[in-house]
Amino acid sequence: MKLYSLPHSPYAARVRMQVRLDNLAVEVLPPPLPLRSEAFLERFPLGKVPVLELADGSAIAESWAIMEYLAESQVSGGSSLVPDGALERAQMRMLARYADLHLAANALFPMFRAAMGGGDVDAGAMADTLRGELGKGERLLASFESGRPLNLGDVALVPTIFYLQELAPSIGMENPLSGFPGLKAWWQWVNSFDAIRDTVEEVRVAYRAVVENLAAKA
Ligand SMILES: N[C@@H](CCC(=O)N[C@@H](CS)C(=O)NCC(=O)O)C(=O)O
Repeated sequence: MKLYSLPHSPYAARVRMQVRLDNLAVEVLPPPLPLRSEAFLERFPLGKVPVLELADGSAIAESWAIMEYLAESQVSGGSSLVPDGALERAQMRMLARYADLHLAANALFPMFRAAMGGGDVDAGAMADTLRGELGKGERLLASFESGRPLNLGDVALVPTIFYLQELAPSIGMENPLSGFPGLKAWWQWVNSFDAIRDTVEEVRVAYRAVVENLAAKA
């Protein structure tokens, strides 16, 4: 199987973490065609990375769909990153949806747009929104059983938490997790896994290179 990935992509990073955590036979490659080209869209209809290409040429896009496919198709009878219980599986999915539909949609994307120079920036309002979204995560994590194993929801959340720590200083929040002890402890816990820590480092290096590149062009 081939995973088309970009090193700074938070969505591709989730899948790379899973590949490392579960030691999967997946080759990680750059996109085989230029993004946003007709040829890319022709082959990968959703037009984004990550994409997982199977041996028969089928392609799966959307990070969460890829992650579930990889977990479900493991010959060993499933991944340790997917809990057995229905409630725990629902909690795993809730965490992934919190990452995408709450934290990223409401707080991270506006910070990204601001960082890219998009429109008027009300840093105070953004910081309030970010605190509100982090509060949701704090309470959500506290509602789960303590001492639970790492799951795909945690993996999905990691790159979002990484990026907001990179971007929050630009809206006056040097340490966005301070004031959220549950999230802070969770961040330390997930980073105790080599596969996660190493992938976060890859994303950090790649993202900073992108920023330097943009600054050099400006
Ligand atoms: N919801 C998608 C988002 C994927 C996505 O936004 N990928 C970005 C890279 S981080 C991309 O391919 N952007 C290329 C473009 O928009 O042209 C997922 O979970 O995989």
